[in-house]
Amino acid sequence: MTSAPSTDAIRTVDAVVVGAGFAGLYMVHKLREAGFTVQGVDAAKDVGGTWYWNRYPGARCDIPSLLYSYTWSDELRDSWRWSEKYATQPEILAYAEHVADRYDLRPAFLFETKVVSAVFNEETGRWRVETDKGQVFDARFCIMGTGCLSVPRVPDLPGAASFKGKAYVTGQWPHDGVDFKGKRVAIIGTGSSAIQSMPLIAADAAQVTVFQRTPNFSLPALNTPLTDEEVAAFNEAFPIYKSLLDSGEPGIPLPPKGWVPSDEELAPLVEQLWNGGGLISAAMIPELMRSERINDAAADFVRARIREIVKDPVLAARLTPTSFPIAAKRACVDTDYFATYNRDNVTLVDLRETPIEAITETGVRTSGAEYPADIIVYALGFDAMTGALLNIDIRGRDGVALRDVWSEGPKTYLGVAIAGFPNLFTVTGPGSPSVLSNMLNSIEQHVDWIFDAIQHVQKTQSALIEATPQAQDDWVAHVNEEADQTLYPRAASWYVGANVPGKPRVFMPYVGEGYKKRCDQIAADGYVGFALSR
Ligand code: NA7
Repeated sequence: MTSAPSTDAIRTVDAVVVGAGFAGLYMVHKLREAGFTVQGVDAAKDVGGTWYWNRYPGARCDIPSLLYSYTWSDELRDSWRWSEKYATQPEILAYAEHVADRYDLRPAFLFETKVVSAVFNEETGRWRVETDKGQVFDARFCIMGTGCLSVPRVPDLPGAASFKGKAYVTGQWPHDGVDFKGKRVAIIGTGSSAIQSMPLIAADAAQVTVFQRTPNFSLPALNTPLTDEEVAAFNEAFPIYKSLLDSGEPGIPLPPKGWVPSDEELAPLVEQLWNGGGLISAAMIPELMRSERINDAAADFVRARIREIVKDPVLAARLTPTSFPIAAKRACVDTDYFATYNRDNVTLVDLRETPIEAITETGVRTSGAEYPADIIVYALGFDAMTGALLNIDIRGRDGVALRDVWSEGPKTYLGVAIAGFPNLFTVTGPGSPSVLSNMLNSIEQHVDWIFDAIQHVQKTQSALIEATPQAQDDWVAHVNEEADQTLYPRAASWYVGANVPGKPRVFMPYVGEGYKKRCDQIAADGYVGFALSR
């Protein structure tokens, strides 16, 4: 416990920004440029957010690098050259570092420091933000750039602590890498992190055993180096891309609205899902998440490819996802995932047939057998979207805790503000498109919107801006209605919190259309649904 700091030790700032990922970096930059005093805080040693932590082999973005980039500065864009269609984690981290260097953002941050509480003071209308190192900030605004996938699930399997070999969590990967040469490796989980890392681990290790609870859909990345011509073509088209984003249109081509393709029309689109590379071709399939017929056609196509690639038909059947619609859990993007199961040194253990009973001193014991391992890789996913916010003791009006307000699931207005928590904003919070969009675009949109809202508070000489309970209730109802019209809720995914025992099952991202236009209209009309007070 740290003793209570003296009043002198409390630093007064206009804003505290939590997180030095892409959200926090841009927010700090924007506020500082406008003359606000800002304190950034991050638990990591340096910038990068999720890309700082997720250093497992094969970690990459699943949105093309050219789109997985900030759009707010031409000179930043001109100063950076992506080398591959889907950048690796080291390259994305280097991009975040490049941004921090170029705009001298590091001095605005306290690193290796966690915010432990943020408490609103009704009398002063300000936030008292405390860190685990005992620093206290008195801030007018509190902006949470805490990330959607920033709290990795650590192993809670019985006996995990008894394992005598080395154990690693994909989301907390060691900085100096892991040497798999000659080792027997157990990989637990078959989400994106496992699917990206497994082929690279198998290329090095003596033996890899993958423990699969639910088979997953994965699409080939078809990753390639980016040519100068591709970069030049993107740069040439950039003004159009940017103006589309600014006007609230998706920056990628989409099928015509209202078009429900016949089976005949669907066939080439579904083929493109596999042959187009990455996730973007999924967006080209109209009604993919609304029509069972269309979703089944896409899923069947991918299932057939798995059967083609995996030589052993029994193994192929085990690897074939059947229990949820394609993309209702985020589809993975891989390089050689299914093909790697044809290697002699790779084994699949189907936990639906033989569940894990315990981690032992020497490996993994299922109800069927004991699997000795030198290394266990836990790829168990994240306490997504709400985990990082709820790890902080956030208290709004009347000392009410966010943990209590959200005990039945997150409630926000637009995913950016919470009723009863004035002057506190969440970048890509639950209830916004966030993880179902290009995160970089969504982060930018939220940061710009929050910045404008703060400017509006200043201009109107208000003290506080806060979502009204009615606007929040209406938004939560709308988020749910939109999700209910889709196939998303049919999967026990992290979108609904199903991967964390005891987490309320609420669909968290916003799947409706026209989100940015709505946010912009709300601002243009004087922040409808928000109360401004002196
Ligand atoms: P995911 O996609 O949440 O995957 C986690 C995996 O771990 C998934 O296969 C889970 O099986 C499995 N899991 C979780 N707990 C257990 C236990 N106790 N026993 C066995 N298997 C378990 O996380 P990722 O990190 O791979 O990817 C997250 C996102 O990062 C991804 O969507 C991209 O957006 C980037 P389940 O499916 O729950 O049966």
